[in-house]
Amino acid sequence: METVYIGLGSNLAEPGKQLRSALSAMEQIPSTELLECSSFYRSAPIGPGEQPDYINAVAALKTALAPLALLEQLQSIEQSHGRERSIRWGARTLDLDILLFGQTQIDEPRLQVPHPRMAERNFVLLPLAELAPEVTLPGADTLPALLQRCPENRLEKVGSTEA
Ligand code: PH2
Ligand code: MG
Ligand code: MG
Repeated sequence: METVYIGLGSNLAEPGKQLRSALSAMEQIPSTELLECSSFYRSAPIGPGEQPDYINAVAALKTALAPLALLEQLQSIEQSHGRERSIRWGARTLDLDILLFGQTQIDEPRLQVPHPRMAERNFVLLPLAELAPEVTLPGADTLPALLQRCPENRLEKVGSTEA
């Protein structure tokens, strides 16, 4: 079993509802246990054009699945939440990203772990720090060190039912 951290994000169609529904769907993934989820955060969108704010969170799972099998499960949850893949970093109903998969490093066309942009995103690092303040990334970067170098982006904690 590996401990895995998943980044959740949505900025369309009632983002808070999307995240709550995604968490119930993740509880149904075979050979996988949903351990906990961080607070929800409202964050300024990073990406092209005018977009609504995002709701972001991070969840911890334990899984016996291989990384690509877990990716397939997560993508099928994205699909069932109306995810359309068109514009890179465009608005989306649901995004589920594998941030960390134990200490495994993966560099395949379909999946890179650790998530290649997580160090630049406070909407990933802060919720992750809530769940796992002591976690180190493969390569030995600690969260406090990453947070110190992370660019500012508007971020506020919101109640998980008001989002
Ligand atoms: N996800 C993106 C692009 N931009 N901006 C915020 N605030 N939150 C996200 O989750 C996010 C983003 C691509 O996945
Ligand atoms: Mg993403
Ligand atoms: Mg994604």
